[in-house]
Amino acid sequence: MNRTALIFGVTGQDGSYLLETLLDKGYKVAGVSRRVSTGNTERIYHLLDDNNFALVEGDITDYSSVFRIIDNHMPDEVYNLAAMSHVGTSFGQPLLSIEVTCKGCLNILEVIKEHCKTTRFYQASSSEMFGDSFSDGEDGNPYQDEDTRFNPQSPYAVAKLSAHHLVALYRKSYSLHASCGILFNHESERRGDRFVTKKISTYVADLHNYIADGGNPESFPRLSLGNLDAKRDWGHAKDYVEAMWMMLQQDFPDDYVISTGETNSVRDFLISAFKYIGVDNYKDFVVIDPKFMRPSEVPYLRGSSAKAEEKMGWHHKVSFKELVKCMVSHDIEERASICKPLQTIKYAS
Ligand code: NAP
Ligand code: F7E
Repeated sequence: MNRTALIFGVTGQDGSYLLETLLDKGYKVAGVSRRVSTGNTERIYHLLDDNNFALVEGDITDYSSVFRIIDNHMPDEVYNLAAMSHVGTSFGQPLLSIEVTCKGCLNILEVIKEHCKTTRFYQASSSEMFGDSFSDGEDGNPYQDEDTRFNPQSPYAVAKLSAHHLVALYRKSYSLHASCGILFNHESERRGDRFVTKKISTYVADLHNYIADGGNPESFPRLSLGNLDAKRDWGHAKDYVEAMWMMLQQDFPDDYVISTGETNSVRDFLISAFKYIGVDNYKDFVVIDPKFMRPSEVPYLRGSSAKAEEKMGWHHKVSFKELVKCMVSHDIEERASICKPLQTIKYAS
């Protein structure tokens, strides 16, 4: 018989890749989508008619809807990817961040504890929980792994850490098969357009297409960014959803860091993306706007996934250079049909 899975956050970047992965593995999948005034199913549009997939309406902050959905489907596995996932936005909407990202997780844990204790649970924890903390590497390069101290630097990170602790508590107290993936930044062609990598790749793609159409680069609008010195460990989302599934196939629940082990700055990403379209000096096109600076920043992330490699045999496949290339080349093609220059992004985060 097909195994069944339920994904909260199926309409997001990771949800869409996880849905593809689980359908490929022969699962029957239900995915939760919240009601919004415009469409939010763009990333999963190609799967909406799949006979093994059901899209159900619900909101993770509403206990009654979480209960109803789990009770209707009685899934073997539940993946919680739903969150207010933008760190910058969490400073302006801290209460919502806690409500969705922490309380939402607790709603699911409570339903599983009370009604289906054998259901396996995956929680999307985050490298943001480390904040400005790191362990000293033998090679002189700092890193973060499962033993590194947490020191969250944003309402988002505090919400994720609270959920992370709740999962550990429910795992121990009620013997649930509940695991957390402490995932470092992962991006893709489907990344939300206000994350820094996607801001850069769409801008560079539009610039490329503008120049290819005979436009004068000096007339092209500038790209406004914040802190270019922040360092992140960037991987590809497709590799990372495989790790989520692997965690729920283990005999025992546990927490795992999922990362590439390589760190690059936002400036490095800019340089690589501009180089891909043959532009040597990104500085001619980028302006620093203080409104994209955060009240508190995470300066350095580089994960060690030794535990995931050893215990689950997980490895990332896509390198930083390949990631930049695939995001920019995808955007060049997708945005070629858009005949207007990039709209200035007006959000202050
Ligand atoms: P994403 O693209 O922003 O997707 C977030 C998902 O959560 C969307 O489907 C969104 O629905 C849904 N959601 C938001 N509020 C909800 C609510 N009240 N009820 C139900 N669903 C709600 O994020 P992602 O990049 O795929 O990340 C997936 C998860 O991993 C998130 O929890 C994120 O915090 C975490 N994470 C991400 C990274 C990363 O680098 N990508 C790293 C570590 C951890 P709509 O489509 O309607 O907005
Ligand atoms: O910022 C800097 C910004 O918003 C990366 C989420 O998926 O990964 C993600 O969180 C860095 C930060 O991702 C702009 O200050 C500069 O240092 O792309 P981001 P994030 O904050 O690392 C973690 C692991 C998650 O869990 C989150 O859900 O880039 N930066 N200029 C900028 N960032 C943005 N967004 N926009 C800028 O203009």
